[in-house]
Amino acid sequence: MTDIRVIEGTLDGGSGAYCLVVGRWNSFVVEHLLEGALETLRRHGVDTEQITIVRAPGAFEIPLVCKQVAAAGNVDAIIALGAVIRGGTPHFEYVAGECTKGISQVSLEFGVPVAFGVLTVDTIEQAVERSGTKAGNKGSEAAMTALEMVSLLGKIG
Ligand code: INI
Repeated sequence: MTDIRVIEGTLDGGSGAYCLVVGRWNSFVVEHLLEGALETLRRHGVDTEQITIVRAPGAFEIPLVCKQVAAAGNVDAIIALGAVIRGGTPHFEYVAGECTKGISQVSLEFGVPVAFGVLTVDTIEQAVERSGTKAGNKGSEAAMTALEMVSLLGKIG
């Protein structure tokens, strides 16, 4: 076991550049995701000059914005933040589905990690719980994932 080479990322953010793509919908929760993500990046050594925030209209637009950011080639990771809250119609399914699928496509197409910090929840209460109250902060968790992925991809080479 000790002879096996294990490659894994750390959370040292000293060298990376990060872009946060943030949906404007449901800002009462999304701004808390943003705060959590920024605090996590800074706590792990990312300088503010290495962080860019780009505002997208809604979760549906987040993938295209991420794509443009990835194509510009200036960042090591993207952190997508938003909240899709189920209403009484199938609209939720389309917006949440396209956002999730699109983010994954961008990441694979450009080889840039895109951390998924978009809440897809049934109720406002669930959104509040996941944006800094009793179920943690998904923005902060997404930032941790971005830090780890930048480190990991750097080591894989
Ligand atoms: N966008 C969100 O980010 N969250 C939502 O909950 C939401 N709902 O419920 O409709 C939402 N819709 C807007 C969508 O993302 C697009 O901006 C819009 O359809 C224009 O393309």
